[in-house]
Amino acid sequence: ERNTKSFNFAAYHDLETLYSFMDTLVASHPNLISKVNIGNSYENRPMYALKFSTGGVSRPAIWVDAGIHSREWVTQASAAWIANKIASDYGVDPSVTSVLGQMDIYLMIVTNPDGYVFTHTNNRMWRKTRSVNSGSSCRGADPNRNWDAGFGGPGASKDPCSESYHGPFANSEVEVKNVVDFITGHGNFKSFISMHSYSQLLMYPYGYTCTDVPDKSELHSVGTAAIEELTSLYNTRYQVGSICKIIYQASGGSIDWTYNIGIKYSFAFELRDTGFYGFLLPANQIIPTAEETWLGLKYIMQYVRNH
Ligand code: ING
Ligand code: ZN
Repeated sequence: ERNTKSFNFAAYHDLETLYSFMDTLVASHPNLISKVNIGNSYENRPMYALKFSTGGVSRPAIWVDAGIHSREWVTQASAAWIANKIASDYGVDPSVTSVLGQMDIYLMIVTNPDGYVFTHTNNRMWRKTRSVNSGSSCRGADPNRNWDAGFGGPGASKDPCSESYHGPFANSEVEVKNVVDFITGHGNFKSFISMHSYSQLLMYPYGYTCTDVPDKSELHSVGTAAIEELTSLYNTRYQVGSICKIIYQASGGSIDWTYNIGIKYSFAFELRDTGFYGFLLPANQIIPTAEETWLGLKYIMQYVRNH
């Protein structure tokens, strides 16, 4: 694409097209956006985060990732729309301008690039990474069971052929390790938000246990207010709760790890729908999904800026 005006946000795109969209977006907003390569995937594809920053040194930051599960296509597509929205609203929408006056935003559109390519070339329903498992002909581990938080506990499988295989050890998947090293090395993330689909939920830790986190009441009220914003646009109904209580017990998830290292505002979204189309959400729902999700995200970003 020569410019982002010609990019079709209402369609699903392959990795190459999303990567060239990122380049175009960076090129048209060089003073706001840069592309950070945080490392390469198992099959050696670069992993890019878009960094939105108006200056400063190691400012407090917000992380947003999409597509850690490759088949959840509405997440990568929504993240692309949201990247463009942040770029075009900076200097126009006072709340975006004020968040970026104090904080940096890092947005990773394709957190599992190998899996994403595989969903286009071989198996639309692929969820995991594409790493080789020794002693098994099944490939990949679940990159949201591979983080060092309750690793290997309930809600993850030790079977390499399972969709929720936790991998041989925590951070074994290089895609997870790259994000872990980036977050740790940066040292000033205040919020970490991971995008999944589907189920229409906004979740906070924990997944590995149904024990409440110390910040449960604050996270629940922030989540509830974020969802009110989201729902206000198209009346899409969401529920708010801890992962364990609202969806299922799941160990080794990203936001449990980020919460435990001190990133209090750790959330995971499950975007549209509630199962009618599931992972195969029609492309004509991408923009409405992105628009409403952005309202929820923006609420959380403003809250984090103020706290
Ligand atoms: N859902 C998430 C999953 O990994 C989740 C739910 C989120 C679990 C965050 C743990 C932490 O199973 C989907 N749809 O992938
Ligand atoms: Zn997922």
